[in-house]
Amino acid sequence: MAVPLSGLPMTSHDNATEGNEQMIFDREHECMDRAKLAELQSQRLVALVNRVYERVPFYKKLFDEAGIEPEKVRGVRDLPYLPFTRKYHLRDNYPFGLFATPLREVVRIHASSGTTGKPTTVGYTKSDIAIWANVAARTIAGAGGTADDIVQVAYGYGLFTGGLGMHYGAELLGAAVIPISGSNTQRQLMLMQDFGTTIMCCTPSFMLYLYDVAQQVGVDVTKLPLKVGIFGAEPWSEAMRRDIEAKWNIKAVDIYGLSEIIGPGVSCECADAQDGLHLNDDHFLPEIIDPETGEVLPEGETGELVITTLTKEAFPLIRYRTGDITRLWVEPCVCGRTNTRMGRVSGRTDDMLIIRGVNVFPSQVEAVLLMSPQVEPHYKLVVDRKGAMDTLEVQVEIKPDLYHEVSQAILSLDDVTTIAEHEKIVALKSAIQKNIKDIIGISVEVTFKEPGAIERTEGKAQRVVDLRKL
Ligand code: DLL
Repeated sequence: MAVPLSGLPMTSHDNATEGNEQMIFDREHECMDRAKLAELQSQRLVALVNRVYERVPFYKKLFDEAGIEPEKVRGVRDLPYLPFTRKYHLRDNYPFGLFATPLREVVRIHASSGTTGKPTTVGYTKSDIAIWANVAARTIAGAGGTADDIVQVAYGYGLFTGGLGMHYGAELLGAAVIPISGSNTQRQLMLMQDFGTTIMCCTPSFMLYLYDVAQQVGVDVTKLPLKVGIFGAEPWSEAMRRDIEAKWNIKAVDIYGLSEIIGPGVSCECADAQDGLHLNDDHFLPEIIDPETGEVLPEGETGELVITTLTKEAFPLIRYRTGDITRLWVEPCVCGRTNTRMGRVSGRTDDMLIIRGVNVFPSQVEAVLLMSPQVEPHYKLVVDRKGAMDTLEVQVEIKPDLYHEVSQAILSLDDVTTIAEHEKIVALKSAIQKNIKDIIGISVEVTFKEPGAIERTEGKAQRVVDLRKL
C-alpha cells in the first residue's frame, strides 16, 4: 500500500483517482505491467533501428561496420548486439549531422558542453517537446506536485535544458510556473515569499546557497509555504539531502537527465519513497554496462548507464554511453510505479566536472588556455566548495620568457599593480578568466605558476584535484 506524502495537500489533477494515486501523472506508462512494457519497448526499438538506419548516414555506416542488419533486430533482447554511441560521435557530427528529421521539422535546439570548444547539439520536433513535457510533468507529479502548485524554476533558461524542460512539465501539469531562471538570489527569495512558491526546481548546491543568503538577509525559510524541492543537474549525496531537508523543512527529491537524451525528466525520485529515481523507460531504454569491457551487467550491479531513446524523432540515440555511474533495479515501488529504478549517480567514467551546475571538461579549459600564447599547456584544475558554492582555480604555467620579465614575487599578484610587469600579469589573468567565462560559462580564479612548477607525469596527466566533499 502506498504511503501518502505527509503534509502535502492531496488536490486533484486530470489523472486523479484515489489516495496518492493522484500523484502519478501518466499511470498507463509509469505503472505498466513489465511484460507489456517489454513488448512496447521492443516495438519501439525495432521501429527506431530501422528509422535511423534509413535516415542517418552515421547510423547506416555504424550498423554496416558492426554487421547489423536492421531487419533482423526483433526487440529488446537484441539490444546488446547494437553498437554504442558516444559523446565524440556528437562532436564529429556537429552541429546537425545526427538529426533524423529535416531541420524544418525541428522546433527547438539545445546544447550542452562538448569535450572541446564546440558544444553538443540536440534537436526536438513538436512530438519530442510533447514527450519531454510529459516526462517532466511525471517527475513533478511524483514529487507531489499538482495543478495547485506554484513552481519556481530556478534552473537556467537558454541552451541548457534545465529551465525550459521543467517549465513545460510544470505547465502541462497545470501548475503555475515562475520562470525566474538561475542566479538573482535575493529576487528568488522575494518571489518565494511574495508568490508563495510551493515547489522549487534548482541545483542542490544553489538551494544551499539560497539558504545562506536567506540567513544573511533575515528570511525565516521555515515560514515559507515551500513543500518540496526537485534537485539535480549535478552530483549530490544523502548527506546533502538531509541538510537541505532540515534547513528548509521540505522534501528534497533527486532528478536526473542529460541534454543528449532529452534534458531533465529521464528519471526522478518520488517523494513517497525517495528510494531510487523512477526512469521513464517507455521512452528511454536503460542498460548498465561495465565501462571497461562494454558488457551488459546484471540487474543491481553498478556500472555505466547506457540509454537508447525509443521515441525521439529529431535526435534519437542508440545505446548512448552517458558516462554516469549508477545501478538499476526493477522491483515495483511503494508508490505504485513499476518502471525501472535508478540509483544516485555516484560518479563519471570520464573527467567531466560539474561546477555550479555547468558541465566542464578539462580539455575545454585547456583549449581556452592555448588561446593565450603567454602560457604553457601545463595546468591543474583545483575544485573546491566554499560554503555552498563550487570554486574552480585554474593553475597554469607561464612561458619562460614572460617569467624572466617578471619576478616570482609578481606572480603571486598580491601586491598593488603599479609597475608595468604587474599590469601585464594582471591583464593576462583577467583576459584568461574572461575567455573561460565567455566560452565555457563559469567564473574561475586563474593562478600563474613558474615554468616547471606543475608536476609532470609519465602516464595520464592528473589535471584535476577535487577537494569537494559532497
Ligand atoms: O543537467 C539536465 C538536467 C537539468 C538534469 C535539470 C536535472 C535537472 P546536461 O547539462 O546535459 O543536462 O548534464 C547532464 O549532468 O550526464 C550527469 O553527469 C549530470 N547530472 C544530471 N542530473 C544529475 C543528478 C542536465 N541528479 C549531466 N545527479 C549528466 C548527478 C547529474 N548528476
